[in-house]
Amino acid sequence: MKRFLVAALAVAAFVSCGKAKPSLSVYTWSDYIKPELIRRFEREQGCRVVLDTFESNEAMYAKLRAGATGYDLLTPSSYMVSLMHAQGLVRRLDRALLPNLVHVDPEYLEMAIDKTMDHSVPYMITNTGIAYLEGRVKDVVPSWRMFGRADLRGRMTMFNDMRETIGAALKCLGYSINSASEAELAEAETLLITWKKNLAKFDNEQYKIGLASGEFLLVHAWSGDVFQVRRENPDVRFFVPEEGTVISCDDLVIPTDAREVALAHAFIDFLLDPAVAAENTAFIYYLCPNKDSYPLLPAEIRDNPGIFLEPGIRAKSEMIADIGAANALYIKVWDRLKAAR
Ligand code: N2P
Repeated sequence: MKRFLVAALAVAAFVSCGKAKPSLSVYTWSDYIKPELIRRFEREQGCRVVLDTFESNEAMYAKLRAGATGYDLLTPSSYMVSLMHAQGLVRRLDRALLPNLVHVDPEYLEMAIDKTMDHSVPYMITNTGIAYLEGRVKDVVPSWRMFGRADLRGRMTMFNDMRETIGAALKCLGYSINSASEAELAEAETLLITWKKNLAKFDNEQYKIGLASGEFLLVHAWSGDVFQVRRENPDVRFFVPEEGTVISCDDLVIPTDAREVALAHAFIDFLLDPAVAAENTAFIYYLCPNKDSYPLLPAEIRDNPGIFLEPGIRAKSEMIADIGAANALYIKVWDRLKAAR
């Protein structure tokens, strides 16, 4: 009898727990989604969402190429999506599972690489700029030239991101961030080597806490990160340099080897809901290019020139492009810069 009871209990336990909750594995940037939205999606779908974070497109790509598997959703920038698509690393999306695609801003799609959203959907637009502490940095000029300021030596950081940092120097010199000219890249390298002397380090993550605490006074920064940091330190200021800047759009893509393909589509569609998109933007301060979410955004976001760029600055700025073979030139400049003293 006792043995029968134990067996019956084991069967009952198997029936209730045997259908484990599906788990969606998302590989993304840090501070890039409002945590409550994840909880809501988990409740709605009866699933778990597991987040893993990367610090740059190149780091994410290197990890995937080294054999990392098990991710169901990624958010690389469009130029990286283009490269990954060419290598067969991302899936074609099933539009029937994405009714909320109708809300994506058509003006954004005009400049997007994957205009038909065949294998990627825009998630958030990032504007790169410079953040500093008001009252601690004298004579601020809204220019990339600030990294040449020897009086701020050891108190500044620039991104540990090849395209962003070389892009900043190219823009400062009046060139395209997607230049394939060896001469222009050589000039950018020389400028970066002089800037490097003033930097505490190249960094994509610690700069946030370092700025909030006053360890760093002026940093190369992503728009939304800065406005999140400002919640902790109201002296934080942000500008987009007058020479123009780097704009990137991070896209939602499903890797070819994803296991939870339907759930990944459901999550993309959830994030495309205008109310969800507005709530997410209002929390992380990155702009989701979702036209029906704009009227739902608080005025603080709609009137923020670091989020909706002023047209003059917008016109001088560029999206990072997949530059194909010219990428090798950037890698060389980047390696030499890292080695330079
Ligand atoms: C968020 C990083 C922004 C992504 N922490 C840069 N495209």
